[in-house]
Amino acid sequence: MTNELRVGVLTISDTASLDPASDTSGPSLCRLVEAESRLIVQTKACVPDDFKAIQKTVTAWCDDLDLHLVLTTGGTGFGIRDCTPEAVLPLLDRQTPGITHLIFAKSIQITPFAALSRAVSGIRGQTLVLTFPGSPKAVKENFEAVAKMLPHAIDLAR
Ligand code: MTE
Ligand code: CU1
Repeated sequence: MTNELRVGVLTISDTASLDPASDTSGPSLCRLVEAESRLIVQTKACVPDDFKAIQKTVTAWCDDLDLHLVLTTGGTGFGIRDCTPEAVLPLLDRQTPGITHLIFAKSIQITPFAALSRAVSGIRGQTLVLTFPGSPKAVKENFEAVAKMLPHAIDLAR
């Protein structure tokens, strides 16, 4: 069992890529991660809603940095540019529908708008990858839905 769990936080947003100061979801997610006992933010980045840019970063973080956990925020919705699920899905060796379901189940109790996320989750190599929507509120609710079981999930995938 690894003690410290290294996390990557990726903001996926055209707006935030042009003006990094406008990214509030990424910093919120970093604070939530750091507040959990075993989790540390190893790397963070911001990319536009661009299929190739998303794939390049997620692949590098899983394969080269061998992070325990990659969390993305943004690009899961119905917008014409939203392509996070399409970019991440083919990178996954195994999907983790239970985690996706848990996030939706808890989120839908809070707001029916949660149904407007097309989030996916799964494992690439030994890295767990979760895609969250792109608002600080949604990020908090999504993270809190899974926070307590993340260390166990990560240990199992190693
Ligand atoms: N999930 C939770 N838990 N709380 C929320 O407020 N907002 C929803 C949804 N998921 C929300 C949520 C909304 S309004 C949208 S449009 C989608 O996430 C997609 O967000 P994204 O396109 O920024 O990824
Ligand atoms: Cu929305």
